[in-house]
Amino acid sequence: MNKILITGVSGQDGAWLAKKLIDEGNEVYGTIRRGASPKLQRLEYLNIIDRINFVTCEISEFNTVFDVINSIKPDQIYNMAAQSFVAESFNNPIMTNKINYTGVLNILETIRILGIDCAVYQASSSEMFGEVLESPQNERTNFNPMSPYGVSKAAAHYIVANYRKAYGMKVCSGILFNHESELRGKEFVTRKISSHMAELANGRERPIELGNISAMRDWGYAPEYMDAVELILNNKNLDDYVVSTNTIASIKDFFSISAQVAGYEPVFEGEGLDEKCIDYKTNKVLCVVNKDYYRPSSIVNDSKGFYRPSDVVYLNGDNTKIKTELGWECHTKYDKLAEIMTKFDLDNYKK
Ligand code: GDR
Repeated sequence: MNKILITGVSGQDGAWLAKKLIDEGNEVYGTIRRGASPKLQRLEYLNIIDRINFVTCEISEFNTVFDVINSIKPDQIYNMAAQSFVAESFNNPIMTNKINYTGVLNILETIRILGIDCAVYQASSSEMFGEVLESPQNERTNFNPMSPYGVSKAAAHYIVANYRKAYGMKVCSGILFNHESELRGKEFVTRKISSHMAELANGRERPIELGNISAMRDWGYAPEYMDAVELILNNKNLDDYVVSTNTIASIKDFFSISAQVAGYEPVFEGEGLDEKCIDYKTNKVLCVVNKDYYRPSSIVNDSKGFYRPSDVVYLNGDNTKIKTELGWECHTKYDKLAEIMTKFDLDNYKK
């Protein structure tokens, strides 16, 4: 049995990971933020609230991080605490950097100063690849981030690698591509689609408003990605790994499957800001484009009505290394994922 600290335990990843580690018999500690009333609904859903030792910690403040780690002296830390909403990082870049970069540096410094034997996993992100320099992206692909979020995650990734080399510390990163589930926040596009689709199927008239629906992502299933995360940290030779499905789809593809699961026959028509999706059978408008959901744009509106956002438009991971070295397999690709999430939200709506 290991003593394990998960920062950001109440988020999607923290919750799935905590469930897995608890079920395996580990003693799990989870950080929650000071002051803010903790959002524990995911832990409640997974039925693990009573099995987590909660500790208050402000990841961006060195003193609280130091006190927490010093009092627990964990064998392992999974750093899942993050300002994880890319769009929000344009509004709050300083806060994003404090949580995403200074946060992990606080953990690394604490372990270095205390000199304890503690392995650390850092949640790195495919957003670091940004405007991609090669495809598919693997562990050797250079970063080219396109958002304050991507920059903060790249900085965190580099400092983790630096502490591994400079001090021989047991630290590693998983570069996770988008991963979703029924526990995903509704601000992210997949859950926004599945939850609003359930409302449409139950009488909502107003179509779903989305931003850049042509963006492509490599979407996997969060619980399977937590299997990968555990393998990465428990590997003898700590290293960095890409975790992805090797399959890409557009927001429109995800939307179409979700709409079909909800009983519609979706057809996209129009271009740019005028593009929309209608149900072939009833002509009901299911989705329209709203420029407010685009990420910040350098060219606001070109002659054809297209937006050119500072958005990552194409991410496609190469998971060869984790498959061959650690034996990880992904089973759920975007189509199955859209089905799982939409069925969950349809059931939820009825309840
Ligand atoms: P992402 O996830 O930025 O990839 O980061 P998100 O679901 O927010 O966006 C994916 C793509 O969809 C486009 N999009 C919209 N996005 C949102 N949120 N809302 C909309 O209405 C909408 N319409 C179109 C976006 O422009 C984007 O191209 C996620 C987060 O989990 C990060 O924390 C993580 O590091 C990366 O995935 C890997």
